[in-house]
Amino acid sequence: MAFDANRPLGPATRAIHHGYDPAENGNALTPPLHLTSTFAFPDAETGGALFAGEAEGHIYSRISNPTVALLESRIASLEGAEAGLATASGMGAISSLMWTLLKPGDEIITDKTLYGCTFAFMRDGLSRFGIKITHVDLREPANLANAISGQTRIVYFETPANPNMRLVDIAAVSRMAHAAGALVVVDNTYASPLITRPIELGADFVVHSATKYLGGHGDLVAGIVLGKAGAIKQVRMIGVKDMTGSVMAPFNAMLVMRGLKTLQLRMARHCETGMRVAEWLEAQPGVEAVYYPGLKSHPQHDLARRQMAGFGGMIALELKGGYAAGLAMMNRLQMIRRAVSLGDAESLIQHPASMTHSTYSPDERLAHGISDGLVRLSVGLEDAEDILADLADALGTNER
Ligand code: 4LM
Repeated sequence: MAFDANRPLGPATRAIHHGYDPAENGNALTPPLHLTSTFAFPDAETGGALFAGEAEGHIYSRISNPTVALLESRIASLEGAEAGLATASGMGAISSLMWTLLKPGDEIITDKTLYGCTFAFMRDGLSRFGIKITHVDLREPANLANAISGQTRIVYFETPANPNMRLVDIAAVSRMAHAAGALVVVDNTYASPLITRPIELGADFVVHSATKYLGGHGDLVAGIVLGKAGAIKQVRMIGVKDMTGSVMAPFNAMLVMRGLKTLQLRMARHCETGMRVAEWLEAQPGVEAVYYPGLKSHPQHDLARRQMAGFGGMIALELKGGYAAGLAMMNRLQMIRRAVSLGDAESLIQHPASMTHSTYSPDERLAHGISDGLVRLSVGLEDAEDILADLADALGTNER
């Protein structure tokens, strides 16, 4: 098979090569790190033209930077988006996008289940500025049809949702939202673009915590917003430049690019071990329930098979004995780390009700499907046998 430069390159190849030519950079194999805050204008007129938007180029690294721009174009390519805007964190991506799109009087319809700080940003941040937040169970798209109105500016959700692994049908919700004139924003952190590409299914924007699978090594905090080029320019020039200042440092862009080179390999391993661990957990007598989209017992398994190219590395479970049993199990683990965050090489376990979702009140957690007994496991890249052995000891079962 000959190399055909006109054939679209696969995602693993684009994650490594997209947008970079060594010949333009002193033949350096890896892209240079542009550690610079500002850029020298060849003359004052060019500086003025750049500020007026009449010339293309970098002005100041709160707006753009060549190293960060390369990362943005790579992730945009993986997501099938026209453009990307990298930010200092996932929360920076979400807040910069929201402050750009919304005005007082607008409504967001959002799923019941959201990452705890996204939930708090909407409840305590956006709502203080006259934005109405309506939570709807988006597992059933018909619920959206009943709630949506001319006031609805954004429909926002995660799929799979953090922490309970509920799914949302991106194509069905996008059709419904667009018919009512609303924009669709999908947080694709849990799936990664190798498993789900929301923009190809109709979403307008994707946001990520790049801290997780995209970076993949637990050594940085980062985010990104993806969408149409014109819209991303607005988020850059309004949301990040003037409102949040949530800009990604060039060094972090370099680290995320290093992570991207193995994204395809890592996701394949996360999916493989994730499935094995989920099936094993489901067979254990002390386990009450396992929530993993790859299991036939997942109520939305059919949607998962249609919408996801793999089932990922995130598992939620409940033990018989609930909260106390879950905490005792966590405390007995020897290799799996008790830590928030996810998508790292290390397997991580945490208790959403007291950790990532402690921003919800107990009543809110109940109403939003986040039980006190839920334990969340981010399956890492260690040998599956070692993960299972650690879990077996902690659950007090010898069978593997
Ligand atoms: C966690 N999550 O769950 P930054 N969107 C989703 C997330 O899971 C997160 C963010 C956005 C966790 C952090 C401690 C679906 C974060 C926010 O943390 O700001 O990069 O992303 O363990």
